[in-house]
Amino acid sequence: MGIPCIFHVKFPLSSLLGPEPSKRSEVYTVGDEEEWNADADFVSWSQKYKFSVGDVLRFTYVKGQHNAYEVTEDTYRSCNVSSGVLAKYESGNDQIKLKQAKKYWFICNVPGHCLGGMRFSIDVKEASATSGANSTSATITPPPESSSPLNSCKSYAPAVRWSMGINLMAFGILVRLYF
Ligand SMILES: [Cu+2]
Repeated sequence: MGIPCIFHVKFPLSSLLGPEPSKRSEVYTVGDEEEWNADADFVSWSQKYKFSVGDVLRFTYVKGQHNAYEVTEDTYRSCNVSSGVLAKYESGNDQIKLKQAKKYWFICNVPGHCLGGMRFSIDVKEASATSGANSTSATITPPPESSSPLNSCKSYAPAVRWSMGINLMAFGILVRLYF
């Protein structure tokens, strides 16, 4: 048989480990289901979420049809990439970790796309700044376990098992003392 039942007791792990160092990082696909393309409204998309340091932006598109440039605010406004390009991503599946608490600006540098609406900015906050809103969802979920050993445990409440054990021990001591 597998592990004794007691190991299946689900502790809220966060209470054992203390406060989480930071919230779990999220991966945001730019444009959600519409992805990174010329038709989606990325200003609306960028306002739907609260981005924190450690989160990841994911640009998905057909390679060669678009790209994703991280740029300065001026370049974001002008769509002129003769200066102000901070990073270029062109793989079609670009994952960009948001490492700093700052404003990020992204554009597509395929001709016409930036002016046509493929651009947005996001304001990335320190992860701790949003911990109040996110701490409740940050408890660690235990990994899924096979159900068969669990089922055999269901009828035993662990607290009952413990107190039974203690009672038996106490009884044993009593027996030794008096007999
Ligand atoms: Cu484009």
